[in-house]
Amino acid sequence: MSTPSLTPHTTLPTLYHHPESAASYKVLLLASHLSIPLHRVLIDLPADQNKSPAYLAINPRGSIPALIHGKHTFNDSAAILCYLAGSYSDKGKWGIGPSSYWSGDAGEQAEIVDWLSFSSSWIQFGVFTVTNIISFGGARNGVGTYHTESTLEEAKIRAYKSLEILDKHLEKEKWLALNRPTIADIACFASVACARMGDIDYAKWENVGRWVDRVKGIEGWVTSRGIEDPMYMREGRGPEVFRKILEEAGK
Ligand SMILES: N[C@@H](CCC(=O)N[C@@H](CS)C(=O)NCC(=O)O)C(=O)O
Repeated sequence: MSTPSLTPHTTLPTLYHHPESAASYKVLLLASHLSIPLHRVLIDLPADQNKSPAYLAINPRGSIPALIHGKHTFNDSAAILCYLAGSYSDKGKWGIGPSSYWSGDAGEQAEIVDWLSFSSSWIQFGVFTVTNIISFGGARNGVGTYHTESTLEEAKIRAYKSLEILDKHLEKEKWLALNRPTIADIACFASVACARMGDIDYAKWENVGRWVDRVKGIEGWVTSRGIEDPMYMREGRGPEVFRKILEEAGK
């Protein structure tokens, strides 16, 4: 088995990711909406490659995704989304951003960041953590598989509360910020849309259900396995899925 190099591409943004990671999915979604060419490097999360010395030299937090482009290294999906949505145009042209998924106005940027922050706190330690404990056997929110019963209980409370907050906001708004699809929607969508992997039916919050469908309808939207097949881990299809991912990445 060969180990592909973690060396970044000389010109393209290099994304260190795993396709079944919700935080990586956010970046893949944006790249697809804006037709951004990425050099993708698979990090074998099930084999804990995210904790290997070679990867920790790139991202000392040991989480994915990370992105390297020129002189920049970003270790969090929120920073990656801001950078890509701000640097590329809607047609995937480098250097003539911001795209419509971001803004050049500081007040509008802050409206978007408000939701990025909600995603990194409420959603990450709510819906995302429940999903991971139930489907992947651990919190995997930066602490690997470690969790206790109270981690799950607290995550459920946060999950329901954050869906309520989203639902209330979406009663009057079609999108989370600026009356148009932005990285605010992408950041919150990824884990919410996969919530059935944690036995949370987001569509019970009707405005959330309609918003998820709206996001799915944006040009260039791509799906993820957790959305289409929320039982794939619990029904034993995980090993086969992960084997194919490694094969496709030439590992
Ligand atoms: N705030 C980070 C969270 C990233 C994160 O939690 N990534 C998960 C995969 S989706 C991870 O790398 N977990 C590894 C672990 O817990 O050891 C971001 O949005 O990039």
